Amino acid sequence: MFKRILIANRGEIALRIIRACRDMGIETVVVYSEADRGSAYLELADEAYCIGPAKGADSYLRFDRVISAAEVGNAQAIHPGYGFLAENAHFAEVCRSCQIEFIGPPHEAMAMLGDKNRARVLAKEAGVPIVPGSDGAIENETQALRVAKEIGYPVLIKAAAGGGGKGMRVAVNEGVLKTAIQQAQQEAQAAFGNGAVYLEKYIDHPRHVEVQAVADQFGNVVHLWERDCTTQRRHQKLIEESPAPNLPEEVRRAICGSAVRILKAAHYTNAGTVEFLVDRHFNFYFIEVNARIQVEHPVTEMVTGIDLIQTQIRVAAGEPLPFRQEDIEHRGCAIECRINAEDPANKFRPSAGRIDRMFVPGGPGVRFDSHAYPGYVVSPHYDSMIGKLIVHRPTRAEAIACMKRALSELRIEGIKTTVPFHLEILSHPVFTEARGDTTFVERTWTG
Ligand code: MV4
Repeated sequence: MFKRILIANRGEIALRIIRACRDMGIETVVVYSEADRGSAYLELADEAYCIGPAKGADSYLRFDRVISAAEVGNAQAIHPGYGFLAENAHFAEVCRSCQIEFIGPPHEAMAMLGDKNRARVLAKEAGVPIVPGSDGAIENETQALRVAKEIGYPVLIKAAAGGGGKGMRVAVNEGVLKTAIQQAQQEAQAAFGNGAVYLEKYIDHPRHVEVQAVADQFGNVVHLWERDCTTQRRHQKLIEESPAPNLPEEVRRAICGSAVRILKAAHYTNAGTVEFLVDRHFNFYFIEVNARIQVEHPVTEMVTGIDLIQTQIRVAAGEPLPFRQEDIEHRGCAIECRINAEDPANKFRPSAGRIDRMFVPGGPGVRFDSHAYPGYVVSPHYDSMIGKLIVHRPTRAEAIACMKRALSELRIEGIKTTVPFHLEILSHPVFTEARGDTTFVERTWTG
């Protein structure tokens, strides 16, 4: 096992990783930017190094600075958390060449799955349903028109190097396809340095179901069941839950099995999430793999009782998975609400500033993963998420009631947060009856 790990991240996930390391008797080295100087969790690490100014590109994204901190701090491994360097295959490769273990999948698997066209081919070969679409990147207009005609309009143009909804464009008919493709290619080139795009049939009003999996270095791949992340706004997830409500058991098992087959085919190791769209007839389609630990991982931890960060560290250190598929339980219902420093009454405008007063909820079934505290200053430089409130109860109805209770206990004064908005969603019949799709929030509230 590693003696010392460097955490190449900030905020709640840095704190979450420090906690897992502490529980395992592993020492931690953290890096921080000038904007995060004074963040209280830094004191929980064994060592902390400032690696540059606030801007991610000048600090958390700098390979040279992160690797230097690992070398100076004597860390044997780097945990990237999510965002920043987490899905950067080149960074994972640099770690390997510096003989530092990257706590994530091998760079080859990451690069392959990062190319959405290659991921689609892999899924298809593994017998997993994919959204009808182009075989590989769009080469020319004639081909695009032919594929679109075959699959039927509307079609969705996606960037091969994209993901998470970035660089997607809908074309409703032949007349707009050509310009939409050109625009998508230009956007993709600017955003990802890769202009390749592909076509998929547009799935109307889908639900978003994703499967948590973990794999060790001995070829064992297991799933830890699914999460429903349908409740989102502008590609930002708001609420995640497990199990996915209103999903027939046989569909659920088919989706989870599909996720395992894809990761086996990719020679994947460590934690990963396989995303699917589910239509109103319960057809499911693979869309992409997230080759990292995700924000919403606690939902799975609560229902399975498995610590995912500890598991990531163990498999990265070369240990076999400590459980088999048939050992993985799923108990009750877990729900997570992302608490963002945003003003829901004002178009979700980021609300940076000092938290003057704060009260954290507790009691049975309540977990709050957050680096915030009274006096903490929310920086405008980063993602606005300041914490995650997670509940675990025997049934979905009890979990919703518990979440409403916990949200009403949670007080964060001095900045605006998404707490009141969560309370509205949790009281809406579309949510309580699990009739929502990915358009629910935007249709019901702001655009
Ligand atoms: C789609 C789709 C409809 N049809 N693909 C958005 C995020 C990215 N991971 C995939 N996304 C979508 N892909 C086809 N062929 C609709 C979405 C989508 C979506 C997916 C999951 C969660 C929320 C979403 C919100 C809008 C669109």
